[in-house]
Amino acid sequence: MVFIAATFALLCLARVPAVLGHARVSSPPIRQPGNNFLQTCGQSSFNSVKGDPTGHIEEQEPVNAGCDLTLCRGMPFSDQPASNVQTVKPSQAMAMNIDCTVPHGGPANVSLVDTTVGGNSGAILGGFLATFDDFCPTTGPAPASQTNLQYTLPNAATIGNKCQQAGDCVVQLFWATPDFSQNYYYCVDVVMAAAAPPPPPATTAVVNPPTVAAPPATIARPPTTAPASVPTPAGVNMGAPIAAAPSAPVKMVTSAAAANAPAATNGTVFNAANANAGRRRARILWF
Ligand SMILES: [Cu+2]
Repeated sequence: MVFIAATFALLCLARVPAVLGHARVSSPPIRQPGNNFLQTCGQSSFNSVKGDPTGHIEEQEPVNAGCDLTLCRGMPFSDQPASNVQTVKPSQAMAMNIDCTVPHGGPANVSLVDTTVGGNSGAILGGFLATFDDFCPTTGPAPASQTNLQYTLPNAATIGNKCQQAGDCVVQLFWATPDFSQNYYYCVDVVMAAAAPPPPPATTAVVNPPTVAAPPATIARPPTTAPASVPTPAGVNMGAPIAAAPSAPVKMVTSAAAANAPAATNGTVFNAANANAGRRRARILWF
């Protein structure tokens, strides 16, 4: 096991060709390094991303102020070609094709991230859209659910009026590899096709039952005279006829809030704070 870990560590250190990468996102296009990234994050960080477009943030050193590695590895939208922006709609089914060229294992997740808020990591809209306990596993082939990663964007109520401008939102694949102290951030730029409708009211909607046709006003009654030939037994009180209880109309109640409940989050997945902790650990491993 130690030997296997050491082998993979060597693979990471060996500056493998870009085609090898780690988890190479072959489609849709992910954020690329450009001149604004170079200016903010510096030549060393730029060279690192150029050398391995799917590498981990721990190798992007030194970390310059204003270079937000935990948000798309520091690569700003201003460097991205417009043709790379995916025009999408709320609740849209999407896919990400991935080659696990250097498998490491570890948890991963996919989320829609608002880059305009949330400091240097952005803010996830809704919950995770996909989660994996062992991404690009170190043993066996990667399952199809990872190499052709399917997910569905949050619904209109969750997105609201966000992601209307290209550059505001990205679909992020985040992968943490505790065995290697490496963290990976891949960003796909998305923009909403049209303004999302306002969220439904929070109050509980009451749906009236369909109207039932009224019974005919006149109902022919049977003759009320008892047959004269049937005698009433002595001492038996026949009592009054028992009236059938009227049935109350049933009201159907649906909860709009329940349908829009946010997805549960996976508390085991690494966050940005862990990523920074991982970077510190990585220095020990690397130097
Ligand atoms: Cu690696």
